[in-house]
Amino acid sequence: MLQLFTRADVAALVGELYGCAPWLAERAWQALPLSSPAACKLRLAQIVREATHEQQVSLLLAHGDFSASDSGTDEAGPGGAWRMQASEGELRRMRELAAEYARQFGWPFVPDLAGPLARGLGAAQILGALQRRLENPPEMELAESLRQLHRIAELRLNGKLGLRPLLGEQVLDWCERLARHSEPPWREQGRLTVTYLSEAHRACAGQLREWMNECGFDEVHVDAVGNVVGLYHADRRDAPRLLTGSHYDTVRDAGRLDGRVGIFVPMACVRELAREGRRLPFGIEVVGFAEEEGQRFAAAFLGSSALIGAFDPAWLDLRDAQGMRMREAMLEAGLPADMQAIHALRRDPARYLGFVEVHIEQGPVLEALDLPLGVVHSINASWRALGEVVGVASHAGTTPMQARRDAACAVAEVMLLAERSAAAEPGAVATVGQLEVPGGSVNVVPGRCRFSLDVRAPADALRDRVRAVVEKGLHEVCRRRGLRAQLRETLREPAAPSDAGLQERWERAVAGLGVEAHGMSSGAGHDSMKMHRLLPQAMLFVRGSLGGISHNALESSTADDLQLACLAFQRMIEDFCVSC
Ligand code: HGY
Ligand code: MN
Ligand code: MN
Repeated sequence: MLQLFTRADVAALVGELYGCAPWLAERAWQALPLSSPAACKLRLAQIVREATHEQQVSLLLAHGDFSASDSGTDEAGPGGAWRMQASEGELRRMRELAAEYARQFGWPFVPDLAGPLARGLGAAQILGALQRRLENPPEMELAESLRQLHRIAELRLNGKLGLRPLLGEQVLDWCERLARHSEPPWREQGRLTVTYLSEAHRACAGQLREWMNECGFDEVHVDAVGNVVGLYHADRRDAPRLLTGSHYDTVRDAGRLDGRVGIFVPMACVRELAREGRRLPFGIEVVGFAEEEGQRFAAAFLGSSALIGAFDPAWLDLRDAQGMRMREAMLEAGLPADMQAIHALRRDPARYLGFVEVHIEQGPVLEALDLPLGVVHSINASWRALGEVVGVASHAGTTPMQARRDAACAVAEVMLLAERSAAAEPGAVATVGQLEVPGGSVNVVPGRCRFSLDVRAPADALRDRVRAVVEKGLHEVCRRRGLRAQLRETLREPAAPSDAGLQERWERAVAGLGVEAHGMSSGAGHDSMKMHRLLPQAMLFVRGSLGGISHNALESSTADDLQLACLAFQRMIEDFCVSC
């Protein structure tokens, strides 16, 4: 534990973590007591955030130039590994870019050289980060530099106190290893795509099943829609259960944590219970939901829809891009493709205490506040549709501009309308994520244009206001241009407010770690918004790195933050034990 009794103790600690900064030491002294290492890290980061620009830059200048050959900034152990394996060319390139960086920003490039697992980054990864961050505007790069400094301080504090985020490391290791199952061509590029019932998806199900058994779950099975379900029994057979989990499918070219963290955090906690031979007054049922992202078929949340008895039979006849029906894909994967079996998956709400989900935030809020965890108050309402505009394909060279019936230009107008109308409404977002001129040619005016629409907002009425403007705009644009349009709704989910009781349990769990329990809404959709229709639900968010980037291969978090998520999950379980 931290022995901080005198100003000198605090000054010495700050000196070890951040270098000589009397102003920081003095404010840290005034912030005592610091109830835990997490509280210490958080408070120091907040003091730095509240400091002046000059004080912040002075910390970075004190840190020094990592690329210099005699740099003292290599973190002992893993943080210095890169230097041994860097080529002469990489070292030279690093020094060139580091000098350019210092000229551009006025402070040295400060990287966490140890990485999310504190096992050391490779020279190529450091170079990649340096090149990426050179593109940042100054104020954004200052914030990123300070976050790197806090991460270095965190690793130094861990080293000083002999702390190892073992549960967080386990979660990250499982995420890395599960990511080996990916679909071509992403697999060959070391990138991640796992869509519903693909070969990679089935390999993931098998892997999750194996790991759940290794963790000590009493029952593990793959259900009729491909959910992987692990049950850890209570201390008596008729006890209620806590339901938890998240999805293991991904978007195309995905990050490795989205969904999967919400399966692995509970698994790591069940493994600890099993190792202790401990039984609780309730069971823990962990679900790896088979499908949440809606990538292969024009329907999403298939796994959680089955658990709430809302699996639409029409989905079985949806076709993927190759024309395969969902029912055929299910049969090929050894699933029954039978609605009776699927209906049987519906959970009896009377048997459950509720549904909790741990998920990466997938946004910038927690990182901007230097907070490792957040408690979700509500999940935004969302609406999705697939559209097609039909005009007339014609010769790009001979069709006068005023005689064209250009389907792509019409969709372009609608995209900008969607962007404008969402930007005009607080908290609303609108996205055209897919856009295609089927069979298009460089010298043909597009006769067809297909597109997707995704509209979300904190409240249903706000979502519907934006949706109505976009739909009306689409038909107005097509009327004016002499085109036809069709729009097929593929998803409509209401906003899902968290259950107050479950939310408070998460808040107590996070506060018990010495960390502020920041309440926030979720712009992303989650299995919780489906489970919301059957059970009380609440979510815990984990900070993402790099602005919380997600649905992107850069998606990441640290073993330390995931450790705190595991500790919060354990505390939430204890909280239930007290009231069970
Ligand atoms: O799109 C979403 O919000 C989620 O990642 N499926
Ligand atoms: Mn996602
Ligand atoms: Mn997700």
